[in-house]
Amino acid sequence: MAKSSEVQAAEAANIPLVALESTIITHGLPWPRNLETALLMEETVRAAGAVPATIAVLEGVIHAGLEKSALEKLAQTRDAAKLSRADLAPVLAAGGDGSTTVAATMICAHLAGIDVFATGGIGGVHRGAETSFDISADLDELAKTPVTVVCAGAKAILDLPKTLEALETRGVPVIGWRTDEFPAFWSATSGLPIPLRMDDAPRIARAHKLRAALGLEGGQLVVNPIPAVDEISYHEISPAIERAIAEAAEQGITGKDVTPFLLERVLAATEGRSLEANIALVLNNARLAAEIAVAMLEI
Ligand code: PSU
Ligand code: MN
Repeated sequence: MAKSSEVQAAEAANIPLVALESTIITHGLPWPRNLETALLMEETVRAAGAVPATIAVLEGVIHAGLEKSALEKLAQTRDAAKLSRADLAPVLAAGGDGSTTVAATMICAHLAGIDVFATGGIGGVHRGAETSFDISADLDELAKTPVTVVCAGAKAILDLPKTLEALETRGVPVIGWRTDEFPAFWSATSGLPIPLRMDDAPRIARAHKLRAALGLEGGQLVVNPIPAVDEISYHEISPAIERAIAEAAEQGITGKDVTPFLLERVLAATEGRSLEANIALVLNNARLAAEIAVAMLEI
């Protein structure tokens, strides 16, 4: 594994680290806003007293922390490989490049000794999963790898009630940050209650440590609602989602391509607004993740 000079300096000075994923850069947001957002996320982590470690695989090496030139190059790669748990070892063996999903970022963060990770939305159970069996590897990873993941819930391109059920089955704590409801990415609420709520970062940090002390595998999912001023209602975004799902079915999109396809279609249909909401929520998550990472070092 290669660590950036900034990450190495943080380790030496005992400054907390926050991992950031890179599939959001290559497959989640369009150029050039993807690069701008990745840099803003890093800045937000720094401003909150932690150091960012953006994770990606470059020339067969896992990187924790990307130099700006590497980030710029990745953000402009059109055909970057999207790496999940299954792909990590094969791409390393081939000496290849790729961006890491939530699942792969959790694995690399843990290898790098990083406990906290900020993203936008996690993968989950797709609508129609009862026939397609399409359930993101992110959910199993949360059950296996001890990293606290901060997200804004999951996008309504997924089946949110089934996603919550699958997390419960796997024993993943879903912790509402100052909310009792599961947030739905662009919307702060979904109408779906979640059983756990925490209102302060030290408690989330203590729960992370206690999970390990109890010998329980896996991480925690902290769900942080998009700020009210930036949200888009489900009602407003819903027609674009329905169309995107119908198009994916018509075009026979399967496997890894499903999530990027749906994200791209919804983004195109809603134009600027969903992009601005997306950027606002990832920055909001970066801020909270840094706060939790700082709290982890203090307990
Ligand atoms: N959800 C989003 N934006 C994203 C992703 C999910 O709102 O960019 C990306 C994340 O990297 C996530 C991955 O881990 O998609 C899930 O892909 P799949 O559904 O194929 O597991
Ligand atoms: Mn899938």
